[in-house]
Amino acid sequence: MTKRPPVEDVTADDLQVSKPKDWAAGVPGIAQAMGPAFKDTGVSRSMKGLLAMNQKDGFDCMSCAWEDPPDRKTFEFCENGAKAFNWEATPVLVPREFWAENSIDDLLEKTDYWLGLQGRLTEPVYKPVGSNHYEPISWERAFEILAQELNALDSPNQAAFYTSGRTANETAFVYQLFVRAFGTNNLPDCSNMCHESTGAAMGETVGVGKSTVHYRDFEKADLIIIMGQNPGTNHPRMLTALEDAKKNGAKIVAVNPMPEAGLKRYKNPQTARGLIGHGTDLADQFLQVKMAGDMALLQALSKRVLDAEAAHPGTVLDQEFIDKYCEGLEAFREHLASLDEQRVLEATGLTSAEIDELAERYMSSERVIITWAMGLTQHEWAVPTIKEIINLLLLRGNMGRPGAGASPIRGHSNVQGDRTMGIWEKMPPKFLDALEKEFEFTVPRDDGVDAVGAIRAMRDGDITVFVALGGNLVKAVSDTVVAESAMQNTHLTVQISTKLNRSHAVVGESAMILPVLGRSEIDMQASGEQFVTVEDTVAAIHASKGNLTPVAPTLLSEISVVTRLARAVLGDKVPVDWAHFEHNYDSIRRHIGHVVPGCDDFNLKVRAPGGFDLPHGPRDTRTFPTKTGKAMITVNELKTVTVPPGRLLMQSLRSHDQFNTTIYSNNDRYRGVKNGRHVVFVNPDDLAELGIADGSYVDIHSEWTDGVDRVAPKFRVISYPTARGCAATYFPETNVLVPLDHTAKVSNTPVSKSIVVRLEPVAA
Ligand SMILES: Nc1nc2c(c(=O)[nH]1)N[C@H]1C(S)=C(S)[C@@H](COP(=O)(O)OP(=O)(O)OC[C@H]3O[C@@H](n4cnc5c(=O)[nH]c(N)nc54)[C@H](O)[C@@H]3O)O[C@H]1N2
Ligand SMILES: Nc1nc2c(c(=O)[nH]1)N[C@H]1C(S)=C(S)[C@@H](COP(=O)(O)OP(=O)(O)OC[C@H]3O[C@@H](n4cnc5c(=O)[nH]c(N)nc54)[C@H](O)[C@@H]3O)O[C@H]1N2
Ligand code: SF4
Ligand SMILES: [Mo]
Repeated sequence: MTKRPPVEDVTADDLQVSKPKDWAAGVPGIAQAMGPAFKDTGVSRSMKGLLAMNQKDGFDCMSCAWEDPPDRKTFEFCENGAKAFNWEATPVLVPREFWAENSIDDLLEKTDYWLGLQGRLTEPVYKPVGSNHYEPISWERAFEILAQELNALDSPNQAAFYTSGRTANETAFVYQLFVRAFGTNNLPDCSNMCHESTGAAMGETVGVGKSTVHYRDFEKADLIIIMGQNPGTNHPRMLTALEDAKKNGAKIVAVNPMPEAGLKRYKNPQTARGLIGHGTDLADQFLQVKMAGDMALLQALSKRVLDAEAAHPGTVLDQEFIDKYCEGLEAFREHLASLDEQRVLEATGLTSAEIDELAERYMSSERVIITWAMGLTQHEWAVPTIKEIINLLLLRGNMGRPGAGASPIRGHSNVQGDRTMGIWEKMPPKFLDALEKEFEFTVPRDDGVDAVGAIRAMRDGDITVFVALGGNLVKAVSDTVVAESAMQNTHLTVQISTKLNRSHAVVGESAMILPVLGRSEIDMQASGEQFVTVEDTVAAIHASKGNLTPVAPTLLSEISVVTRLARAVLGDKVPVDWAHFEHNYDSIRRHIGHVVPGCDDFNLKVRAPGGFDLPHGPRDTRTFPTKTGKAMITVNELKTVTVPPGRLLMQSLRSHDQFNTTIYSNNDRYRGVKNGRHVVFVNPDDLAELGIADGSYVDIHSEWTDGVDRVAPKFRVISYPTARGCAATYFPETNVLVPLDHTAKVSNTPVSKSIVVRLEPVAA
C-alpha cells in the first residue's frame, strides 16, 4: 500500500499570474500529460494503461465524451485524458487508519483537492448515527444495512438515486432497473446540471436530443461555429478534428466572451509541425459575445438569412428541405421581421459588421456544423437559445446531410449513454412500457426529482436517503450553503465512489462509502473478464475493457455493487436474475437489446471493433420524431439579461487542471494562473470603471430577486480580456453564488453562467 505524505492546500499568497496563452497543447501539453502520470502511477503502469486508452480493444478515456476517430494512433489521448487516467490509476490508497485519524468534522475542513490526493478508496466504511467517524465494515454488512434502511422507508419516493456520467451503460441500465423495481423514478443525474437544456430544445424541435453529426462530418464541413465551449481544455482532441477540418478548407468561427487559447491556435503534439512549428490557426473569426447574448445573435443571423432570401428569392433558403421536412417558417419570418437591431447590439456587445460577416459566412457555406456546450446550456433562457441554433440550421437544410448539423458536445464520458439506458427522472412512457414488458413488474410512472429537485426535497425533509453512483452532487450543484444543509438534513447518504470528495464529508445522520473499480482496471467475474460499453457525444457505442490490476482486491465493480444492493433490498420482489447479471455482463446486454431502441443484437454489435452508431432519425433519414413529425422552426421571444450599473455578469467555468469538482492542480496554464483558484477575471475597462485594481482582493456578492446576500469571500482580481461587462470565476468555488431556484426555464438547469454580481474590495 502506498501512502502519500501529507499535502497542504495552497493559499492565495502563492498565486502567480502571467499573460494568457494564445495557443493550446504542443510540447507543454505532453509534459503535463506524462510527467504527473509517470511520477504518481509509475512508468510501467502508466504506459500499460495509456497505450490501451481509447484503443478499440482497450478502455474508454474516463474524462470527456469526445468521440474516437475511426483510425486510432498509438497515443490516442490528450493531456487531460492522461490526467484523468493518472487520477484514477494511482496506486496511492487511503489507508485503514485514515478513518480513525480523520473525523467527519476534520474532512469538512479539507478541500476537494486535498481529499482527492488521499488516494483510492479500498474498503466499505460506515458512519453510524451519532458517530463522528467512518469505520470499516464488510461488504455483507454494508448491503444488510442498506436493505434495512431502504425497506424501512414509508415510500420509495423518500429515496433519491443520483448518477454521475462516468457510469457505463450496463451499470446504468441495471441501476435504473433496480431503482424502478424499488418503486421510484427519483433518478437525478449530472445531466440535469449540464446538457438538459440541449435535450429539451432538440427533443422538441427535431425529436432527438443528441448530436446530428458523425465524427467524419467534421472533416466535411465548410463552416464550424463553436459557441460557448472551450475545447482546448474540455474536449482537447476536438482540436485535432478541427485541424483536419481546416486542412480540408473549413472555416472556424468561435463565439465566446473569453478569448480561449484552444480556439485560437493548436499545436498538435502528434505532428512535427505541432511540436516545433507555429501550429494551426483555428478561428477565422472570433465573436466576443457578451454572456447570455447568444439568443440575440442567433436571431440576428436568422434575420439576415431571411432578409437575403427576400432580396434574392429562391437563392438563400433550402426551400425544398423546408417544404418537405419543416414547419413554422412563416411565423418565424413574421416574428423576426420586428427584431430590434439596437437591442441585438446591446445584448451581444458586437457590431452589426461582425454579425454581417458571420451571416455571410453562413450563407456562403454549403455544409455548416454548430457545436456548443455549457456556455449556452447554463443560462436562464438556454432552451430557447438552443432552439434558435436549430432554426438557423434548418433555414439552409443543415441537418441530415454530410458535413452539416447540430452538435452539442457532451461532458462526462458516458453521460449520453446513461440517458439512453434510462437514467432520467422522466423517461418517456415508451421506455417504461418496454421495461415493464421485459421484466414483468409494474414500473412507477410519476416523474421523479432532478438534481435541484432532490436538493429541495432533502432540504424539506421529503427525501431522507440519498444514494450516489459516482459524482459529487453537493459540490456540483448550485447554492452550496443550501445544498450542504439539505444533504445534512437526511437520515442516510451513500456514495459509490473511487476517491474521496466533499460529498463524503457533507453527509446525513448516517453515511456509507462503497469503493469501486475504475474503468482502467480489470473486472473479473464468475464467467471471466468483463467489458462494459459507453456512448460518446455523437451517439457511437463501443466497448471499454480495463487492463490494469485493480489497486486493491477488496474492490467490487460498480455492477457488483448495484446488483448486490438490488438483491439485498428487493429479495425476490421482482423476477430479475441479478446474480446472473453480475456473473456475466452479456446477460445485461441481452436485456438492453430488448428494451433500448437501436440496441438490438447489442452483444454482437458492440463486439465489432470500434462498436456501432445508434440510429438517429434526423441525422440518418431526415425523419423527425417530434409531436408533428416535422422539424420545428420555432418562435422564441427574445430574452436578454439586464445588469444594473456597477454590476457584472459572472460565469463559473473550468480551469485547465480540473475535471468538474476534481482538482488536479491549482494551475490554469492557458489563462496564465498558477497556484490558486480564488480568482475573478474582469475586463480592464470594467475594472477602471469600477475603480478596482488588478491584483487587489474582492468579496463577490451575487444579486437575485430573492434578496438573499450570497457571498464568495476573498477573490483576487485578474485584469483579463473577457467581454465587457462580464466576469469569470472557477466552478465549483462560486457555486455558493448561484441561487438554488435560479434555473433555466423548462430544463431546470442551475444558471451557472449568468449570475449578476457586485465586487466589494477587501484587504489583501
Ligand atoms: N479537462 C476537463 N474536461 C472536461 C470537464 C472538465 O471539468 N475538465 N468537464 C466535462 C463536462 S461534465 C462538461 S459539461 C464539459 C464542459 O465543457 P465547456 O462547456 O467547454 O466548459 P466550461 O469550462 O464551463 O466553459 C464554458 C465556455 O463557454 C463560454 N461561455 C460562458 N458563457 C457564455 C455565453 O453566454 N455565450 C457564449 N457564447 N459562451 C459562453 C466560456 O467562456 C467558456 O469558454 O467538459 C467536459 N470535459
Ligand atoms: N457553477 C457551476 N456548477 C456546475 C457546472 C458549472 O459549469 N458551473 N457544471 C455542471 C456540470 S456540466 C456537471 S456535469 C456537474 C458535475 O457533477 P458530478 O458528476 O456530480 O461531479 P464530478 O466532479 O464529475 O464527480 C467526480 C466524482 O466522481 C467519482 N468518480 C470518479 N470516477 C468514478 C468511477 O469510475 N466510478 C464511480 N462510482 N465514481 C467515480 C469520484 O469520487 C469523483 O470525486 O457539475 C455541474 N455544476
Ligand atoms: S479528448 Fe476527452 S476523451 Fe479524448 S483523450 Fe482527451 S479527455 Fe479523453
Ligand atoms: Mo457536464
